[in-house]
Amino acid sequence: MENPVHNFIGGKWVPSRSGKTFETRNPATGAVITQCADSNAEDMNDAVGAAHKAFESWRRLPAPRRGELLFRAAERLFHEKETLARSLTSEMGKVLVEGRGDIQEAIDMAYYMGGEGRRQFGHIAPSELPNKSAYAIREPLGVIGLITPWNFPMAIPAWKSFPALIMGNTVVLKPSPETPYTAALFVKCLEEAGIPPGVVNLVMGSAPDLGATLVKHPEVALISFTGSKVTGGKVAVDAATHYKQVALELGGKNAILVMEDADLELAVEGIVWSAFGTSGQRCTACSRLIVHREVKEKLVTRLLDRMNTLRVGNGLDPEIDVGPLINQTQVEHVHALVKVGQTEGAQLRAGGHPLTEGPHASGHFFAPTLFDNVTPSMRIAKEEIFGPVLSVLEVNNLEEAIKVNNSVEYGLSSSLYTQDVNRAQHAIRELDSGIVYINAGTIGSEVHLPFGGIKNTGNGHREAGQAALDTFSEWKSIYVDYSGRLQRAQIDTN
Ligand code: UN1
Repeated sequence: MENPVHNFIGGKWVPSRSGKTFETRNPATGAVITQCADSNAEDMNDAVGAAHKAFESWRRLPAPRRGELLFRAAERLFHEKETLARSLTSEMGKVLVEGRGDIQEAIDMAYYMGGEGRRQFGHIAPSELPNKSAYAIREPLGVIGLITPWNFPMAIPAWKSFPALIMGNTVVLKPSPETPYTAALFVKCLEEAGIPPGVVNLVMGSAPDLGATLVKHPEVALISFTGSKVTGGKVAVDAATHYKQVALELGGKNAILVMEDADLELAVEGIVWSAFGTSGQRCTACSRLIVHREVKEKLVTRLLDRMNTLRVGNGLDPEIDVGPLINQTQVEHVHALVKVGQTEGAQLRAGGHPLTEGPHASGHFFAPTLFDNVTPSMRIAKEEIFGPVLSVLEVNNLEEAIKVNNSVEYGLSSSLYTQDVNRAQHAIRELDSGIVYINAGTIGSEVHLPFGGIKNTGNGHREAGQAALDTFSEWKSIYVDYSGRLQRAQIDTN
């Protein structure tokens, strides 16, 4: 793509009306990747206007035809997978195998939602009155604003765009200022797939209030937001004030529970992958290890051995297991919470500091960190850290483990390692989480099941799966009375 990268509005790549650009950098090296349009409210108005204009013809295009365009998009993404993954790793930092996974999740979602073009089933029910039919169908909402984070810079725009598009909505995507380039590459694939002008629009920018202009725009029907709890709260307030629908995906404080009968080798692999994969920067990342006291020391010893083998560095290097954090602010945030943990009396058993020497000198690296003897009331056991920091909490039995799991304000993903099917079934029922794993870590959701959480993780919506269709459509109930006479529901019962 050309440098600077422009916005994509009404089917054209156009510079910001502000005339300004901002740079996006590689968090592993500090190198500038490219300049991107630094948009203002006028650009946002243009984009919403284009989406509004495109809506009338897009919603009338038969859903199977819309689905075919999503299949084309899947093919484009598949064709470009390696290039996109490398670019994503350069901009976001996650190691290349995970970069490929991020693209694959977008491909999966394109195929899955493409198929929904021929499966937009509604309901047909018998009417309570004779010679009257009753059925319900889905309708699009209109223009949808998508505000996406940097940690899955391709997958999350895809999670939101594809269900929105298949239902007949048009979209304006406002990606995180940390990863605008990946979003632009995503939109380019959609353009190349033949998505008509105005159906997908991209507005990039670094101004903190750019998202708010999208939320407040009168022609936007729904905001789908993934990000922090604090920003999500503001989005919800703005959306409510402007009578908008809003779907929020916010934080997590996910736990892996390990019982005394668990396969510890297996558990260690799941813990390392869930806590230190993506450098802990997933909303599904495991940041609490709730372990039965009988196996705690054994598990922690094995975990420390395994952590010692983790190589931290530039994610483009195939030898590397853990990439950088997204920026220096995040390094400082993680470091500050680590210090809080130490002050509160938790025992630091590994890491605990930024990495700043040698190959780490120009990036935002943090050592994989393990805290032991953590109690549920400590801040490191309650607050989302979004970094490679794991806290070990010891418990006496499964009931206590479940209680500790459920004691936090979030409820996204929980996992239990046990060999006992009865305990597993009991935990599946009792864990306060939108996602539960048995004998697998807390990360790794698949696109055809609902994704999301309870409590402060969200506001009742789910992404992915059939549930995403509910977010991005409205139901219309239809009654056709062919009796030729007035029939009053609830009254004319004979
Ligand atoms: C996120 O961290 O915002 O289950 C999404 C997972 C991924 C998605 C994570 N499939 O970890």
